[in-house]
Amino acid sequence: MSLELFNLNGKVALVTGGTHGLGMAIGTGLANAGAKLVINDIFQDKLDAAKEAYAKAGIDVALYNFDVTNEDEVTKCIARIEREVGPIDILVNNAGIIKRIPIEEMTVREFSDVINIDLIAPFIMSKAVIKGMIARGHGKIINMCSMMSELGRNTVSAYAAAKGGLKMLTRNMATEWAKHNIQINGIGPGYFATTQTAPIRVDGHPFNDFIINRTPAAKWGDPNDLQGAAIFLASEASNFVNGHVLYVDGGILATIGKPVNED
Ligand code: NAP
Ligand code: GCO
Repeated sequence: MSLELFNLNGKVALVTGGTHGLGMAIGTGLANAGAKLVINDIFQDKLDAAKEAYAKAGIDVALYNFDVTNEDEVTKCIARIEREVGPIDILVNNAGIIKRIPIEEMTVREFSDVINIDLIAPFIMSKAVIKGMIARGHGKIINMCSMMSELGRNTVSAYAAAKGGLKMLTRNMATEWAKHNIQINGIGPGYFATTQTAPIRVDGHPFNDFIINRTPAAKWGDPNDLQGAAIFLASEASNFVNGHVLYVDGGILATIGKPVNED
């Protein structure tokens, strides 16, 4: 019975922003665990390129082009997905952006752009799928949180506000919806090698050296390191886990850190 708990056969999983990065890694993991994978993005060329990449991994993926911040587009596309693919069993709110600007230089528009995608969009997406999940008596929602759900850092105020809010939104979704046998949890990645972190990851960049020193595992995360956590939170193995943020951070949150020259 034990490994069967992680089997996603017959489940439909929607991963927002699943065309590359952490979303693609998570989508690949869920598909390899048996789920029928659906991804969205706002650029058709990225969706088309992703379809080829998934196909090379033996995965057939359904593509939907919509902006997760646009409630009308989301409502229409969720209805299309449920008509064309099937009821959504697993929603991964992965789509997200970051803007690295000191608070005093950040415009209100820049701040609200990040809040819209990283916090309000998971609210919009989850509202769009929850009625069906309640009607069917089961569902899984996974919100992509962050180290910035717990910690601040220079220049990422909007992102930290959004990801801190997303942690609390996850807890409130669990509070309101767990009674319907729906599990809502978060994944809190540490620092991972994707396009989002590319600007601060280049060799010799002070932040690159900082993260290697600040992470007990002494390396950047590989997106595939998130697949186990995603499969767990998407499967029956987590049916009594709710409102939890599962940090996959190489130990960052476990430690105050160490002097740069200490082993
Ligand atoms: P990424 O490489 O920048 O990918 C983000 C994805 O979201 C892209 O596919 C992007 O599509 C999509 N997206 C952005 N705005 C969208 C919108 N309005 N509608 C639909 N899709 C949209 O980021 P990542 O590094 O893979 O991170 C994925 C998630 O994990 C994000 O929520 C991020 O905050 C979080 N996270 C990342 C790290 C890390 O170290 N990388 C750590 C913790 C948490 P386009 O490319 O077409 O814009
Ligand atoms: C940054 C990074 C981080 C990571 C991630 C850490 O500029 O600090 O982009 O925010 O993306 O969120 O968990």
